Amino acid sequence: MKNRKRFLPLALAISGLTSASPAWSDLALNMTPGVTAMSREIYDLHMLTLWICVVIAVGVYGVMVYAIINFRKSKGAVPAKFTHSYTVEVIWTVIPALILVAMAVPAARTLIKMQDTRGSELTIKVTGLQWRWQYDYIDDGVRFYSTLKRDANAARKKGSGVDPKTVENYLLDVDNALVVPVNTKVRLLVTGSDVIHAWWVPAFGVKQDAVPGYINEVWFNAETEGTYRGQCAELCGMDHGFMPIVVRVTSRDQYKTWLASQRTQTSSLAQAQ
Ligand SMILES: [Cu+2]
Repeated sequence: MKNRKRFLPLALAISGLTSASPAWSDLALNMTPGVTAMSREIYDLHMLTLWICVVIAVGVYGVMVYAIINFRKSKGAVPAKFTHSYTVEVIWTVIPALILVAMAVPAARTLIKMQDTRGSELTIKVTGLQWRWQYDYIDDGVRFYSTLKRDANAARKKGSGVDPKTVENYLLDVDNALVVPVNTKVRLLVTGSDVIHAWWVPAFGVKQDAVPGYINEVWFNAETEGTYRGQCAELCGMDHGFMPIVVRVTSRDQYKTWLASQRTQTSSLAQAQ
């Protein structure tokens, strides 16, 4: 009876977690396969490594549990007296080394591909600054800032009186999204203007440090139209959590129209200055 009482809260907690509650079904623990060939490749590498780790863990813990149960003192087990074994040492050095090489080869291949910006059709300079992003379409003369949306910025302030739950895409929306055409190899030149930031959009498999004084190159080619969100992934100061990234992937025609409207805005701004 006493035991049953002790285990009741645990049983309730487990049943609460495993029942089909909405909170549980929304819980996505794994990586997203994303919407680019590169993000899918990264996802496959991640799954490969995960399953290798699972097999190793099952093997190691299996042997350990087997030994604990079958060779326990109460069963009359007598400890072995040997000090070392060359054969075992060679096995436990060579096998892990082979596993590491087997994982490193495809990972290195993917890393090299991620840096290969040859054949890109569009170049955008991305500058991280406290606490927003600047996008510069360097071949098209379009440049703008991308800042956390005003309603979310107001709601996040202490004593604002606004319930963040009423703000759509709270802390994940910006005033001016980065717009790119679908099925286009987009090269990003990522840099920072004050401290280190990082431009991270999980659906593209892109996470690139934005370091002042350096220009890091990265690319993506989104295959599906839509809105993709990311965040700064390098602690960059007080408002690090308030500089989201939004990328709108549109058709090529829509992109052309958008670019033309932005060009007019940028040139009228330049004239006004
Ligand atoms: Cu940051």
